[in-house]
Amino acid sequence: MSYKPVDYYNLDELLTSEEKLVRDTVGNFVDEEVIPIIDKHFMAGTFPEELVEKMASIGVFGVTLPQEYGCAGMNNICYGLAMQELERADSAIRSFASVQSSLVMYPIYKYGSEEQRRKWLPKLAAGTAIGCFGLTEPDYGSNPNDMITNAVKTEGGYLLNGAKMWITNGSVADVCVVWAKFEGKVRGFLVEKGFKGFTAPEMKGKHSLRASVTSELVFQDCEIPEENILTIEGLRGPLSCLTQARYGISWGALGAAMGLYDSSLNYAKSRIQFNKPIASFQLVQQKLVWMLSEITKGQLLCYHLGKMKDNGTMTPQQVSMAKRNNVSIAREIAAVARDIHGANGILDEYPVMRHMANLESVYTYEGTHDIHTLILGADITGIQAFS
Ligand code: TGC
Ligand code: FAD
Repeated sequence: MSYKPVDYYNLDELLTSEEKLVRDTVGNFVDEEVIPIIDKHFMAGTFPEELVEKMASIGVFGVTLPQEYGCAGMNNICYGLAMQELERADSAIRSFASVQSSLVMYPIYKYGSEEQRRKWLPKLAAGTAIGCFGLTEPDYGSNPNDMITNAVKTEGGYLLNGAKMWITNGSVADVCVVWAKFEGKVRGFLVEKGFKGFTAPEMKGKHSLRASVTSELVFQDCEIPEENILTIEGLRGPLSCLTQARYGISWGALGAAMGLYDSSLNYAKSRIQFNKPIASFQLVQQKLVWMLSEITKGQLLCYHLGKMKDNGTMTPQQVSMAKRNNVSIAREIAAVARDIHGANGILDEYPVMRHMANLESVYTYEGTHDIHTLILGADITGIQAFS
């Protein structure tokens, strides 16, 4: 059966046939292959590895990067719609694609040598190699500029020491984009699986993003060859990658919100109390209307953001507004959806608590909600309030 998106404002009218095709292809894949298995993985705390090559086959890794590297070469609306559909199933699946595409393929494409591009991009696009992005450290989350992981020059390359924490895909990655201080400046290094002095223990005990692998990255005199350094210098290197990923998360959060809204609407129409469907009560209708209104506003925000990204006028601060708004409304929608589902809302039969728990991570990663508030506050007042 073909998937019907939440589309109260006929956004379909604005989409090209290619954009609709991407949304429907990823949407159908999600309905047929991801939703039926995701709860089992969430409960077990495992990532569904079997989906990686299938995701690659529908082009969700490096959506906007050039075809000459095995990527789809499509526009940013296509990228956004793909992230929306993946997160309609589970934030972990969108996270996997965000990290692979925006945080690994993007910096290799943008700041890597031609040799690095040819070595990694086709494999990452095909899902035969997995990547991760190491910026956060145990003591430096919102303030990555103070990181202590550092590199020193050796005869044939660099020696890396330090540790990263909370790294999505860390222990399953073939290549890690690791940010470290070198001669006082933030630099990016490609650390490959099996490099001497590198280990990546998986972090356990998460109540959120349980279907995602999260790891530490530990470097003890880790030897990096000369050619594995990226060209970019300074914090703008990793932050420019975050702009790409935050853009995708803005769309993705709407996907989670749509999953929650769909489940709530269906439940409200079928659940009978006081001899009527609960959807017939004004208070329940008000909740559904609020959910749909917030989703629709978020869709319009994303659509125009995507247009600006495609024509090169989008600012990182505009991305902050979309990430901040859409994740926050998705998180609030999760709480209202749980309420509408009554006691059933806590069961794994419905996607509600899974999305609710996942959105707690999404609210914090890629810049916390409050960090995005401060980014926007600095932009509109001209006064930085970070410290
Ligand atoms: P600040 O002085 O503001 O900026 C330093 C340089 O960077 C430039 N810049 C950006 N460039 C591109 N995109 C952006 N979003 C940028 N933001 C800033 C800026 O122009 C400047 O350039 P230049 O050339 O003048 O040097 O830096 P700051 O140290 O004051 O920090 C600002 C702050 C707090 C906003 C920043 O550190 C920040 O965003 N912190 C949040 C950290 C964060 O988001 N970490 C995410 C880790 S990765 C992750 O969570 C992955 S989850 C993956 C998943 O599973 O989906
Ligand atoms: P902190 O920075 O300690 O913040 C704690 C609280 O203090 C927050 O409410 C924050 O808003 C507030 N705060 C901090 N500074 C200020 C301020 N100046 N003013 C006001 N309030 C402030 N990182 C990676 O590098 N790669 C990954 O792949 C990755 N994947 C992740 C996956 C998961 C599941 C999670 C949960 C995190 C992941 N992260 C990753 C880390 C994530 O980016 C950080 O958790 C995030 O940047 C926040 O850092 P922190 O947790 O250290 O919180």
